[in-house]
Amino acid sequence: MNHPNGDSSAENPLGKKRREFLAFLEKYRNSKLVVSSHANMDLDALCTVYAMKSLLPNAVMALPDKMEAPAEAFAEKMGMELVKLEELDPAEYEGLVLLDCSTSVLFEEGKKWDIKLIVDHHHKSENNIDAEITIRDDAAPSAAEMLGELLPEISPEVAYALGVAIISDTARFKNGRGHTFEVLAKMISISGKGYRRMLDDAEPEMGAEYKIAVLEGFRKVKISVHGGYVVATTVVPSHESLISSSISEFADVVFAAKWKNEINETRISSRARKQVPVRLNEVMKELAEEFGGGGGGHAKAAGCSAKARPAETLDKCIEIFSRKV
Ligand SMILES: [Mn+2]
Repeated sequence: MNHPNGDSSAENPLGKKRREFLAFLEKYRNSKLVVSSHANMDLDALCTVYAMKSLLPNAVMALPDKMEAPAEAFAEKMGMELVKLEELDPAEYEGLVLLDCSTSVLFEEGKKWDIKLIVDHHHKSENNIDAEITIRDDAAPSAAEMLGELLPEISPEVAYALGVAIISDTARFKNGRGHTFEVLAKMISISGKGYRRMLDDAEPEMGAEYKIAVLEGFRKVKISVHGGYVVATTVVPSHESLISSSISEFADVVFAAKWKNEINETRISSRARKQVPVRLNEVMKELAEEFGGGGGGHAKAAGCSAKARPAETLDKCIEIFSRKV
């Protein structure tokens, strides 16, 4: 990596991150901490929480709300025990460690907790959560890849979990980089298990409920073309993230909307194929500004909440996208 200030003596960025991570461990290794991640935990969230907990003997792993199906299946298989975050009293803990997340949009409980450490690979958003130490690498395709390098010791179980998360969070290397393979190779070697077994846990066969939800999402798709890109929108009752990523196997851009009645807002999950030049996290950010919600994520996978009905929100998604393309 180049140093923009031209300082050739500057330490390499990984060295600095590792030093910060070790400083955190030095100070808090035996503290009573809570380790948690973003809403609707995926495998990257779950496995980084598990990896972090392996270094903190007095910490508990906490679930912010629910887990995606592959994460739930893996947690059960590995015997990972997570408590519900809402049932924990912040006064009884020294603080919280947050992984794979640094936005209050996906971690609403954030305000209640004293956050000691964040390790995240998402871009810094408007709704950034502050922590005593933040280790961010928005070029890393998964938080698991970051932990694979930061952890001073990695057990075979933790290596296995991090390998599964790397495969899953890169969408089987679609969002990977050369370095991803180096870290994965190391995890495979430490785990003593093969790639094939990791792949089975990273991409488990979906249950019928999920297959039906995805196919229903396809059935309701509205198609339009903007700047030569095929854009699909759909309104679904649940599983918007899975539906969005499934439809993006075909459409260039997808906006899947879900109405959340309890809080009167629409949740958007968006995906783009790699040739699409518009950054979806920027589309989501504008959308959030327009409708008073929070938005962010990655260029090819982003999300947003909006204080408007799904139809109106999706019209705005298209309007912003077509303006930018
Ligand atoms: Mn992640």
